[in-house]
Amino acid sequence: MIKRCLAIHDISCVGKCSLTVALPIISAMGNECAVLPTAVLSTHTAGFKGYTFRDLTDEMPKIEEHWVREGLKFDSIYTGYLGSFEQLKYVGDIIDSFPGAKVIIDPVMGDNGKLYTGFTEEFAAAMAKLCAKADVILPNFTEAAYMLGDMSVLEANDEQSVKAVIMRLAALGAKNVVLTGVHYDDKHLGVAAYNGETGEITTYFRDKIDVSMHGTGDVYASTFTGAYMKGRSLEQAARAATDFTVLCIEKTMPDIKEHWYSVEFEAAMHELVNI
Ligand code: PXL
Repeated sequence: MIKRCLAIHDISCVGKCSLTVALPIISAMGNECAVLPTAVLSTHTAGFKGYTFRDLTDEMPKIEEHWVREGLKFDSIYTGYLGSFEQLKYVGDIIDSFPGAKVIIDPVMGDNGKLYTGFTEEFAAAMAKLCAKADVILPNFTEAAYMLGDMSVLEANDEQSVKAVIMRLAALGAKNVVLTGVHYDDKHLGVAAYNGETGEITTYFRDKIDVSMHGTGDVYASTFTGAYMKGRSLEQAARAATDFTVLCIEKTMPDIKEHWYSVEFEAAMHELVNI
């Protein structure tokens, strides 16, 4: 039987992030991907001006109730961009309503040391609480710093300090932690995965490409989710998602001027079947 994932994110109609990334990637990897859209935006918020925003928070408990009445089950629940305290609460309720599901939380809130428009320190603290319900959390350094309420986290750049950050993230209550954007020098960039079962931290690095592209966090987390659902280990999924994200960045490089708003993941999709 194929696995059924529930992806809870917004729909940014143009901009290739959140659900418009999660759906194709998780499906291409041979998993069913059900969706719970939290909001509809005309574009994502990182670089477009004057975007529209229709909040769908009120729909969330109604949709959940229907699914419960139907006796539906999910093998995993994967959350990304969530826009309000109320949505965090509803996501917590949904996780409680489907107890068999593996819970993968990407605490999407910021990057490069800054929170995205509309996010606050209080929201990051509430997101940190939700993370206690997760089997896996996938923060970048910015999100880790805000969830831990400690900006010195952004400076962690050796094995010991990264290990300390990971253990503090694990203490939020998630079983496993995959920290992205790890670097010990300026030539390599990668991830560190803490496996709560073995207690081990595994790192995986690739040559650093000196460019920052929108949407890569969602490509990473969606690929991780797809691979993890197919039965890959935490470490295998963390590594496969790194390689796929790097390939997407490489494919986008020649077109970056016109394609500044996200990565051309479509050009790399064929690789997903081999993960
Ligand atoms: O890629 C994360 C993301 C998701 N959804 C919306 C966003 C962003 C990043 O800026 O604006 C609406």
